[in-house]
Amino acid sequence: MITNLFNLDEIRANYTFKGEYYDFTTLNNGHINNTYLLRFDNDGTEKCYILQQINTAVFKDPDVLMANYVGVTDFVRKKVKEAGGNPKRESIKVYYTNDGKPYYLDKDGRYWRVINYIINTTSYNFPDNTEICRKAGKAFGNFQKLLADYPAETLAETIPNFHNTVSRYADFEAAVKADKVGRASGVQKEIEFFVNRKKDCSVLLDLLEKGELPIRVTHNDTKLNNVLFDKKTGEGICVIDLDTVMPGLSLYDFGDSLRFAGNTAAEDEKDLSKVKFNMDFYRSYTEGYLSAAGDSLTETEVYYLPFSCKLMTLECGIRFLTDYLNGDVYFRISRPEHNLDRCRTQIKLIEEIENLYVEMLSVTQSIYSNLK
Ligand code: GN1
Ligand code: MG
Repeated sequence: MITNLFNLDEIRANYTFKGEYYDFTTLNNGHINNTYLLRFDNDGTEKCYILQQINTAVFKDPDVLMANYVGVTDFVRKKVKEAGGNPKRESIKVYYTNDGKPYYLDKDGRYWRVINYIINTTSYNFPDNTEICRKAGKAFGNFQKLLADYPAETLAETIPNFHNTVSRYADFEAAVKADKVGRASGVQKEIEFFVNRKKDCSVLLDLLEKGELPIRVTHNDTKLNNVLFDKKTGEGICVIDLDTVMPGLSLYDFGDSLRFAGNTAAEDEKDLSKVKFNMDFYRSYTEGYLSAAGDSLTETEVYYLPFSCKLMTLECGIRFLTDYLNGDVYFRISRPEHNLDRCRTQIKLIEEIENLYVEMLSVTQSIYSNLK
C-alpha cells in the first residue's frame, strides 16, 4: 500500500507545466498506483496533467518500468501518427523532469511520473450496453495489432510471472500453508474451490511449451476502465495503464477483459446474486475484438478464447484470496474483507462461465467464421 501524502510543490518545481497551478483531484480507479489530476489555468483555458505515484512495492524497478513505458508510448504515438490519427488523443505522452528524466524521485524516495490528460473522454467501470463492450473489444484488439511488431526482446518483465497461472497457484498454496494472519480456517470453502481447479492453471502454459500458442506483446491489465472513450464519437480511442505491457499470450488480455466487462456487477459486489456472466456482453466484446485482431490470431488462440475467460477469472480470484490470506498487502482495500469479497465475485463468475461454456464456444466460432 502507498501513502497519499505528497509534496506537490516539490514535484511541480521539477517539471515545466503550462499555466498557473490551480488545484488537484484524486483519480484512484485502479488498485495499485495513486493517480491525481493536476489543473492549471493557462491564460484562461484549463490545462490538465496526470500525476501518478508509482507503486514501488509492486513495480520494484522504476527505471526498468519507465524504460518500458516510454518505449511503448513512443511506439504507439508513432504508429497513430503514421495511420493519420491524432496522437494527442490516441496515445500517452510522458513528460520529462527539468533534468531530463521520465520520472521524478522525491526527497522521501517516492517515484512520480507525469503524463498527458486526454480531455473529453470517459471511462467505464461497468459496460452500460453492448456497444461499449464492442468498442472496448475493438480498442484492445487494435492495441494488440498496434504492438504486433514492437521489438519484444527490448521489453523487460516489469512483474515477473505476472500471468503465470502455475506460479500464481503456487503462491496461493504457500499462502494457505503459511496462514500468516490466521484467516485460512474461515475461508475453507473458497480454498477448496480453487484446489479443485488446479489443473486449469497449466492448460495454456502447456500449449505454450508445446509451441501451440505464440508469444505476443500484450497489455496484461485489460480492465474496461483502462480504455478511454471519446465523449463525442463514443469510440474507444486510447488504451491506458501500460505498466504491465510485456511479452505474453493474447488470451491473457482477452480473458482478463471479459472477467471484468462480462460481469453484471462490480468486482467487489457483496450481493452475489447480482454477479452473472453476461453473454450479450461476451458476444459483442468478441465481435469487436475479432473484427480488429481476428486476422492476426491463430485458430488455436481463437479456440481458447472462452477458456481464457475462465482462466483469468480463476487467476484473479486466486490472487485476491492469496492477498487476503497474506493480510491485504498487495491490492488497495477500502474495507476489512474487501479482498475476500472480490475473491467471491470471481468464484461466482467462474461458476457462471463453466455453465455457459458450450454456448461461449459456439458463439465464438460463429463470429470467427463470419469474419473469414
Ligand atoms: C490491478 O491497478 P489495476 O486496478 O488496473 C492489478 C491487475 C488485476 C486488477 C484487479 C499491476 O489492476 O492485475 O487484474 O487489479 N494490477 C497489477 O482489479 O497487479
Ligand atoms: Mg493497472
